[in-house]
Amino acid sequence: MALAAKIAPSMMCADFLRLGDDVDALVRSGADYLHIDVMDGTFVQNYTLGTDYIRKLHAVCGLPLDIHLMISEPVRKIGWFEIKPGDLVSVHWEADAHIQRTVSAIRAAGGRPMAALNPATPIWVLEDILPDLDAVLLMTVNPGFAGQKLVPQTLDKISRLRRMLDEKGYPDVMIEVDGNVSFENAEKMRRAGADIFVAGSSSVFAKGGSIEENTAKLREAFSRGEKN
Ligand code: S6P
Ligand code: MG
Repeated sequence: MALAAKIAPSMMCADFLRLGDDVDALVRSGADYLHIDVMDGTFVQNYTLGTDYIRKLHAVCGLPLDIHLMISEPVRKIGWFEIKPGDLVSVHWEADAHIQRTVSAIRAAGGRPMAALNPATPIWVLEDILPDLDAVLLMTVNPGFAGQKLVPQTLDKISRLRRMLDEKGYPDVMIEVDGNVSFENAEKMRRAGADIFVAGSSSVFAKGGSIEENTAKLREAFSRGEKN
């Protein structure tokens, strides 16, 4: 039985000059988490949201955050971030030689740990830390930027990960997908077994619809994916 589909709007795609309005609309439309991309200019070729932004969102909004750390040496930096109970926090396997220690530090700080994998990283690298994870984040584009095109082979990777989790006895470990989660791709991703959907410029923040309209359209895509 699939877990309920959850939406995590990508806040790097929000309107920074009307952030309060966007947050209100996301809450009204039933977002499950707010996805915060933290980029350090080293692990990925971009800088984005950080510690103050996270503190501020916690202060104004009751939704749990989904903090996606695209940073080098995450184990040294976990303490910099305000982590509240219920927040998801992901670290990249590629950025961390000691990821088991880092996910333990996230758990100790009250967060729900996740490991993130780039499109080129095979799923089996996570086999021995599955007991420590609440979810796995599969990048469906190469990390660094919004507005990219899906790396097509990542669709099959979702199915293979779902199978691996079920076969190894971790049916409650969720799969999050991040990158070009369009209305069309969301249906295929849901069918493949994804549970949490990072919704950026391809869906919730797509031009031509309001946040509320786009969210409703995304939920329809999940329903189609659940039907067959
Ligand atoms: C990319 C980042 C993502 C993007 C998201 C944007 O490195 O981790 O969370 O913000 O993928 O969505 P879209 O629909 O523009 O790809
Ligand atoms: Mg992200």
